[in-house]
Amino acid sequence: MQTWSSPPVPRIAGEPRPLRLYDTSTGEVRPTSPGPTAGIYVCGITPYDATHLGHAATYLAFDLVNRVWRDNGHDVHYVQNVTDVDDPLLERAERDQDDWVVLAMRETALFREDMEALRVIAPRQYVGAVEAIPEIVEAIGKLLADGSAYRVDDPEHPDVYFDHTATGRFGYESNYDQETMLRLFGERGGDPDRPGKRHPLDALLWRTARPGEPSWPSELGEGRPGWHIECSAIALNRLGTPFDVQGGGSDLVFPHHEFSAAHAEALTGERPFARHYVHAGMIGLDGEKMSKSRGNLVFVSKLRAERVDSNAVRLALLAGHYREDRPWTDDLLVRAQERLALWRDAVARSTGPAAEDTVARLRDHLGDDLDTPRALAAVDAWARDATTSGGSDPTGPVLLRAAVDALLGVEL
Ligand code: 5CA
Ligand code: ZN
Repeated sequence: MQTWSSPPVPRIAGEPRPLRLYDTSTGEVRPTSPGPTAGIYVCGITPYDATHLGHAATYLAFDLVNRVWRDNGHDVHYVQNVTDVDDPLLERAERDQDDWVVLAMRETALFREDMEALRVIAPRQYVGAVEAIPEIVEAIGKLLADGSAYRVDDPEHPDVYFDHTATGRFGYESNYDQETMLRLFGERGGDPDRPGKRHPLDALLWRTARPGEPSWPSELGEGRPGWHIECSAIALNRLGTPFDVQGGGSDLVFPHHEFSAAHAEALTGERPFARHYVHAGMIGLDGEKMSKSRGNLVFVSKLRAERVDSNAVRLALLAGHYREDRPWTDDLLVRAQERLALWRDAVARSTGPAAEDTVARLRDHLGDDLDTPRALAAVDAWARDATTSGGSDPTGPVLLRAAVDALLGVEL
């Protein structure tokens, strides 16, 4: 799929800091340890509605991962998918009497514009589920052949399911107990009560064709792919395993990332799928998680239409720590606009305080599990200094502006 245009990323002077990130599977902040090329897969949108600030916050968190790795001289191989065929998309198209293909194309196009406006560095490969069907079919064929997958005993709809015990280590990514897994599986797209499965937790790999639903001919029979295998196959075939970071929002910890990992590990016989499983907290509105199904949304595109500076939106979302569930409020945006104005005022001066120490602190804080509240506070301190006491260093404002651009993606 066509991706979007990346903003330029300036190189900055001084010592980069390696990136440490919280890994859900081990429950620790651990160093990332990429080779010359760092591999990252971030779960993309299901394009049935516009990008809201929850999505944006998650993609901004991983954009910082990308930026810190680049600062460390790594080439970053970033892969993202688009779930352009799945139940929620088909249901919305049906509800609105829309063509599901047109709906997906429209919302994906809007997402690209939103990401570009927010100055998110584009993935190197942006891959739709539909275009990946041949590789997904091949993966499912292998899982069936080695006994990791099976067909349900249903002559009319012999759908293919994954035996969740196939790898012998199911549950290591989320660390949830069976009861929690079963509850979340039911709440997040799973079908624990489907008759004919060997176990309620087994996940759908291939759904045989149903009247009125899109389907594709394949050696598995006419049908369409399940959700988790899409991300397994797309990541595996482009990044190989293990890759450095599997990312998404915390609503993907289970079942999605647990199954994506289990499918891929059953396919390769190797573990782990990813070295770090990294999850962003949920952005809420009015006390609830912002979600398409609840409809309590603030769209990035609406803020753009109101001519809100996207750099302020970035700063508002980065003001909280990426792992915290946190609310979006009008006040958050107002404070971000004030911050942006202060920073712009400070870097617009021909001289200012020396910025080397501030840039070092910025790097330290970002390297420490993307501690943006502290990183932003360090820039605040420099900017307050610049606008109150001034300073005589002509390189200060230039260096600070470049660092804020390269590391935080904010254009001053
Ligand atoms: N297509 C799948 C992933 S393969 C999917 O979850 N799509 S989505 O459109 O529902 O979400 C896209 C990304 O935004 C996911 O990483 C999801 O975890 C994240 N996300 C969704 N809602 C929020 C929210 N309220 N706050 C933060 N992140 C969110
Ligand atoms: Zn995914």
